Amino acid sequence: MRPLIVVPTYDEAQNVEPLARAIVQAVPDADILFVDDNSPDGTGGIVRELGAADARIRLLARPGKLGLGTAYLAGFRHGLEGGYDQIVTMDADFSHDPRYLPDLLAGLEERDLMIGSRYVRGGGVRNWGLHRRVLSRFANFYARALLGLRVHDCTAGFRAYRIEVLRKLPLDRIRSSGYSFLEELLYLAHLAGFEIGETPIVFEDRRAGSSKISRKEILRAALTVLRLRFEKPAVARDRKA
Ligand SMILES: Nc1nc2c(ncn2[C@@H]2O[C@H](COP(=O)(O)OP(=O)(O)OP(=O)(O)O)[C@@H](O)[C@H]2O)c(=O)[nH]1
Ligand SMILES: [Mg+2]
Repeated sequence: MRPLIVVPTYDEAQNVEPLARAIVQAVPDADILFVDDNSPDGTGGIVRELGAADARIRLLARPGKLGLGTAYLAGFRHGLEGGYDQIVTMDADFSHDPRYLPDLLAGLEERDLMIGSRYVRGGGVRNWGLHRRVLSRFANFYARALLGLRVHDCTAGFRAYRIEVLRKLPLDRIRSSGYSFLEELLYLAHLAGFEIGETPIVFEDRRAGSSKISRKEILRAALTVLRLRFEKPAVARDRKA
């Protein structure tokens, strides 16, 4: 099995080196692709240097801030074209601890898609204020209620995919570009009948750097879920056709 770990970065200069080290330690057989949007803090340059010393570490440099969703898509394309069997996505800021990588990958033996989940037994969040906790809980309640998803952490970005999932899903249909991309992708996987599993993670607030989540992103995610809810009949029709 050849896993590719995809890590989108925007201004993560303080995190990329320790993160790469921790990933290599947790899954020595994996390659790591950092998808960097020309971060003003020089993250891309650091990754390039790391890659010069370790061939498992690569940089996909994009010209400017094109958003998290398209960063994932670029990483998926790299994985599909590179002949990988499994793709993992994770954040660069240590909210997604690399020590969970073996659990996520092991889960793919049984499931098509595995989620590193805060909201199953053994999972949780650390160092989040009340506002962030309530927001995340609500986002999950809302997505489950409207879209009929059965998993407990629909907004999690710490996921492992069998490559077939990414090959079969109509990724070019995904319209959201920001955080709601994750919900849209999960919904497509759910509609396509893929087996989705969850493994517990304890999510920690970022160690360094600043948050990029904005009110606008939150509103956009809420509207995306509504759009998906009302598009459902069309998606079902297309699948039958
Ligand atoms: N390439 C790329 N990466 C991004 C972009 N926006 C965010 N990221 C990265 O995506 C991951 C998740 O972003 P975060 O800012 O940590 O989002 P969050 O976890 O919801 O919020 P905080 O941890 O509170 O900042 C991090 O690795 C970011 O560096 C973007 O536009 N392009
Ligand atoms: Mg984060």
